[in-house]
Amino acid sequence: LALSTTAAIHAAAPTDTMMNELVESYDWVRPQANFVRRVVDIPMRDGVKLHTVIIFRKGLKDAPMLLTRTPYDAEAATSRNRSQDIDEVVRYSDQIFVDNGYIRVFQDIRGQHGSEGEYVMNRPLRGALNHTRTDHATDTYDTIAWLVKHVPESNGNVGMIGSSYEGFTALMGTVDPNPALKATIPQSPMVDGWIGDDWFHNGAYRTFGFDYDLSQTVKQGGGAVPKGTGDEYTAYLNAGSAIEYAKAYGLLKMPAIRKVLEHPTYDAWWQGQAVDKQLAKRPLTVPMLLLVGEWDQEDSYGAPAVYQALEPKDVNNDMVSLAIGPWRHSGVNYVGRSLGPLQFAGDTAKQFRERYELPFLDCHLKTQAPKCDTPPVITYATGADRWEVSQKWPDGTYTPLYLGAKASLSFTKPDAGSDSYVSDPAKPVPMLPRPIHMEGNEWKEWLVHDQRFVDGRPDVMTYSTGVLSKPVHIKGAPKVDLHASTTGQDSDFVVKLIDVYPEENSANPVMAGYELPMGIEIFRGRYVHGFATPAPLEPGKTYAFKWSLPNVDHVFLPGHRIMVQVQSSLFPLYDRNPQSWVPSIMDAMPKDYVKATETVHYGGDAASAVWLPITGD
Ligand code: PG9
Repeated sequence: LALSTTAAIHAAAPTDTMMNELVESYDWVRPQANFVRRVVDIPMRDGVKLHTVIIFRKGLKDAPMLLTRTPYDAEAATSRNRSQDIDEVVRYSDQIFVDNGYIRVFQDIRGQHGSEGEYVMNRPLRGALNHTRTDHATDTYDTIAWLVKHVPESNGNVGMIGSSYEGFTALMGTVDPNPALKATIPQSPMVDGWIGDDWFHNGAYRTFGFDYDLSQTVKQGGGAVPKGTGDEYTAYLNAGSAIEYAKAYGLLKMPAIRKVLEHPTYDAWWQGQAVDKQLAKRPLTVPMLLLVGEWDQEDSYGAPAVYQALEPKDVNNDMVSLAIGPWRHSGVNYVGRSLGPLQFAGDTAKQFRERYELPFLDCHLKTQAPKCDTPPVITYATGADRWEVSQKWPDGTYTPLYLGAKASLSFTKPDAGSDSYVSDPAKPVPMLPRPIHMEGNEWKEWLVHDQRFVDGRPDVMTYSTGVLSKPVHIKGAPKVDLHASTTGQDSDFVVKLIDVYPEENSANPVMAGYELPMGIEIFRGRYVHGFATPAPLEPGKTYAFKWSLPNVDHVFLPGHRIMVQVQSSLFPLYDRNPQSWVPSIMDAMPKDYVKATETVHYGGDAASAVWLPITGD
């Protein structure tokens, strides 16, 4: 009997296509589920339908809706496990919302996963860069209009939340917003892909974009670059240049990659899609809680930039708030007890969701809403391990910490002098000890990696204070003012601000002498006269290169030292600067990559310094 039953099953076995259809249509939500899950395709003004999942606890009434517009699969975001318990089904970070009376809505953006239409990476607003009738602002508007009409359990109020790409869409929803949009939480939003978010930083190209872009071509079957398990340092070096690497892996077929490589300069294409610039032109009508991780390896620039752009419009200091937590990119949505070897005071991500995100949404969206009291600035002071609030940001007085002779770093201006090193594009300074893989935890935690692995290299200049006798507390983005010259015609400069832990630590030996980066940032020398006007550097001439490190709230504790490292490459995350003049580094040939001697000047008229936003607290 058993055999014949098996035979019967085989005889009726569906084909692969039938199987897919069956799986698609199998309703895994059973009657005993403690939630309702509705799947709808919402029509936009041009007829394109966007795939949307609405999920909430059974029995909800008069409830606010919390929307995320995502390129990362709305179905997956609402079926983490195929459980009948909503806390298991939604993303981990959404438990707090579904447990506190929210209707959670996820929508696939155009061209991604279940949605119709064409996918455009960071689709710009309608206008010079987008000639269609739609953009993320109109799609959000239309979606909210539909939701308010068709979700009877809702109270008609909508909030948005999301990190990174989803933070970008949470911001775009505030452009000419639907009046039902009452609040938004853009977490590490991608705002300006050239100045400091995913694709470039201050003009230096970030190769991380290759894997990311490919992963976004889901409908074309994209995934990660098929580069195997070897050292990415070797792979990129052997390729010769970023563009040769892209060619070798067939990446130039990807429109998003081609576009980015075609625009190496901060031209109208980049400027026109910078979200902070777009928002600055419009009235501020939607309350916003922006946030970013202190060690955000992807989008450290966006949230503080939007905060700065909108603050002048926030006359009562109650519409826009900025938060900085001790997290990696999107770390706020996971468990925030640690990052690499760093341990914090409890689960800082959970604390933030409970103390700030939920109350912020409740007061703007709930029917009988409590009064809003979200502080203007909420930061976690790393080093001291405590949450702090501020009325403004930055919240310190900029004070120069000068580079000087004999590897010194001091609040007193030193005598004039200089240090030189040879930057050899054939031996770029690695971002991490090799072998390097820019994925998984290695990528997520690379910004907190101990910098001792490079501080003895002859092409890494290291400057340090003595042991601190009292704390130095900084709140803001440290500013680099580097006076440097090169024998080449172009050069990158990388500055790292580092907290050096005491040499002895028997309680936690991993941290003994640890060189913890509190900010690593690059500047491509050709942009010294302006991001839109690259020009060759004059060999031997001293220039003042100025840029900012990421925003932090950090206390350098007594017993620690403050260190600054200067180098001219950070490989393979940043493509190498050939150091000879080529109009576009994307077209550099092997012969263009030449050694150069870089000179860091200090004291006198060329007093290199990192300006720290020091607070008296
Ligand atoms: N940092 C990613 C990204 C955002 C927007 C555009 C491109 C990449 C992300 O994590 O979503």
